[in-house]
Amino acid sequence: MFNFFDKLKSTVSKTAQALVGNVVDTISDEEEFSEFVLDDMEDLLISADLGVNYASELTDKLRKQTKIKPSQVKEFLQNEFLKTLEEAGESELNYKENELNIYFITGVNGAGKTTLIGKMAYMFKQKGKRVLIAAGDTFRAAAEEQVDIWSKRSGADIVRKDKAEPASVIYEAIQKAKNESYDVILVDTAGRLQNKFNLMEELTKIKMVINKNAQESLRESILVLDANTGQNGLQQAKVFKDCVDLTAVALTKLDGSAKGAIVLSIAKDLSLPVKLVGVGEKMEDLRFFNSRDFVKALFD
Ligand SMILES: Nc1nc2c(ncn2[C@@H]2O[C@H](COP(=O)(O)OP(=O)(O)OP(=O)(O)O)[C@@H](O)[C@H]2O)c(=O)[nH]1
Ligand SMILES: [Mg+2]
Repeated sequence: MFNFFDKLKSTVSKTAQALVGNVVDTISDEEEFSEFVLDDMEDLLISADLGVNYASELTDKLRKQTKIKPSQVKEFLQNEFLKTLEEAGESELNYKENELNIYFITGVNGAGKTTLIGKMAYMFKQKGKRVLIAAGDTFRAAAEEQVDIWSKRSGADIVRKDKAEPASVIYEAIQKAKNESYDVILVDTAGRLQNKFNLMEELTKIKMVINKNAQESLRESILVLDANTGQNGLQQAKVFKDCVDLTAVALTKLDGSAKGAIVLSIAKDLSLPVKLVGVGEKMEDLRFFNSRDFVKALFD
């Protein structure tokens, strides 16, 4: 159920129209890649949220490779997108059997962290794993209650210490997981504190607790990004990458978004692979990302 990009085509249809449909419709009937056509193409790619750097890199390539004709623009983009995604790294979620696997989940408020944790908890429970959620967002009112509901829904256990220091919640979760042989810890974190500096400081503290007590178990440090934030998401990713050594991105709310091109920007500019995709608000609305399927869905 989770391996395959179910309904992927409809999920990315708006992105596909913005990123591929519009470009192909406008460009492919042209005789040659004149400066005028290249400018048009660059503008279309930028307005599809591909990012200025990547858009100009692609048009520069066309400027130099005089053999490619506008009628081949679709094939050209398809190859480039696939290469970019594959160069950003393996899209398979890291997991080690018979070991503790910690997933550290970060992102700005409202990105979909807690929902992702609920979905991941359910996915691992479906596979028969012992799952512990660390309720590390002790800042926002009702955040702990919200993650508690996800733990019950998914059948995962939870460490919750209301309004305690997040680092101490994570510490306790690690001890419990080690003593009771859990397979997975999912670490929920706050998306907003008093200010950005405080948030980064807190995430650094949590990271230190993990490093000190279970460094070998930190399987992924995942940034959750709302697909609708487009290029703004790239800026967010830069800030988090500097602070918590991200290993992967989970893109949420791809259902209905026209800005899924952010997947490509992130791969290009930050060399971070997207590994998980949220395609709805329900527990089962989680997909593993796969570069080939994604590109295929964009172009078919
Ligand atoms: N359509 C859609 N909605 C989603 C998806 N993931 C999360 N949401 C919704 O986005 C909203 C915010 O999700 P949360 O999981 O609470 O976000 P958060 O990052 O934990 O937010 P804070 O705890 O405030 O930092 C909720 O209404 C979710 O139902 C998704 O993949 N698709
Ligand atoms: Mg949350």
